[in-house]
Amino acid sequence: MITAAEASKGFLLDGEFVSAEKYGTGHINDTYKMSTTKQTYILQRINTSIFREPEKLMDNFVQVCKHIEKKIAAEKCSNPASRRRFLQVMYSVNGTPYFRDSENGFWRCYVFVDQARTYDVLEKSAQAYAAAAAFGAFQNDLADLPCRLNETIADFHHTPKRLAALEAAVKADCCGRLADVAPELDFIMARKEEYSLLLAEKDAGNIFERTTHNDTKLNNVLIDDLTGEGICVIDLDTVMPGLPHYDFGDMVRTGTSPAPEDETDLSKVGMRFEMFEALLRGYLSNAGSFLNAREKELLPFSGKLITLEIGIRFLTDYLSGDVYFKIHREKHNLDRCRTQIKLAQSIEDQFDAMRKLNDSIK
Ligand code: ADP
Ligand code: GN1
Ligand code: MG
Repeated sequence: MITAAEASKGFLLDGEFVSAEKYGTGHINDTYKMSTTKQTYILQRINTSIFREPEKLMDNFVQVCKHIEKKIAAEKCSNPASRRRFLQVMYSVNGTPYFRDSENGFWRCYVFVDQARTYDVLEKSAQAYAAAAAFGAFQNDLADLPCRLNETIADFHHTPKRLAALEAAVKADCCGRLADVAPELDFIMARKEEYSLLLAEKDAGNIFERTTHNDTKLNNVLIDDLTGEGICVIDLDTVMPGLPHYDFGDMVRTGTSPAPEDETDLSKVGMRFEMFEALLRGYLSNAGSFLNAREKELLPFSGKLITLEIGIRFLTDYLSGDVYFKIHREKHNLDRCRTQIKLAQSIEDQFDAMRKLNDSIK
């Protein structure tokens, strides 16, 4: 396989290559922090067995970055530091915003945003507010994107289809793992009716598709070390048409539990109400202006739905032999599924209070 050092030669960079080291905790792509004599970059090898049409993906990526850059440039307070607020894509020696290596590896590169970091687990509610406000602003910024973006993964948040994939994996039981997962499967199946609820609301014309991020894991927003602001939304691979609820739901999934997604001590997993409140208030500070009343009403439910949806996907991958998400230990995907189930249960237990709070915010 071509190394990051070799791939870096495919890009027009500032300075000479110094080093590249593996970076981040993403489950899909290979990410490197790369330094040259003048600049630090993120260099990524895209997982092309998941993203089958990476050129179209990069087309989306560039359109989104340019659109946000234009918005920022139009602001009165825009200054040189504003360049930290969007991803600056580097071009290859061939003039493309990506580089294909001699073994067909697909790479992209952008400027590393300094003095900011991502959190796998949020430490305080101010971070939840800041991250959710940044994702709300992201949706708001893209509301007037002049084109419909390419769908980089079809039916990405189509929960009933995700359930159908789980049912197929159960039937096949290709690795003989079905016996391990009976309680998880029961929990998921008992909530079957709920999985089509948002799609039914969309079909009825009550809620609307927009350009959304679709992977708003809280470690996909950079929090500024100095100001604590959500400075830059990253991981733009799945930015495409979607319901705003998919984004808010994934914030609840990843921003409210005090334990990581793969925690094995389930007593540590649960929905922290103060984090939910901060996410809701932060998100609505920017998205409140474009959501209709029914869309707003469905925000608490989206937290439960997306938590269950990702639980379904982890379980499907476990039964299928861990072919999608990167794993770092045995039963890793099963551990991840179990945290989602525990979190979904905790959301259900607090659902009335979540709804009441949501209804009280005008
Ligand atoms: P994945 O798709 O594998 O999750 P990401 O694009 O989210 O990949 O990148 C992985 C990690 O790299 C992020 O969680 C973040 O910590 C870091 N990262 C990505 N882009 C930047 C950037 N421009 N500046 C600083 N850190 C970044
Ligand atoms: C993957 O790439 P990363 O790690 O940010 C996945 C998301 C899941 C998430 C679960 C393209 O996100 O959909 O919610 O793992 N991305 C893709 O942690 O499938
Ligand atoms: Mg990521």
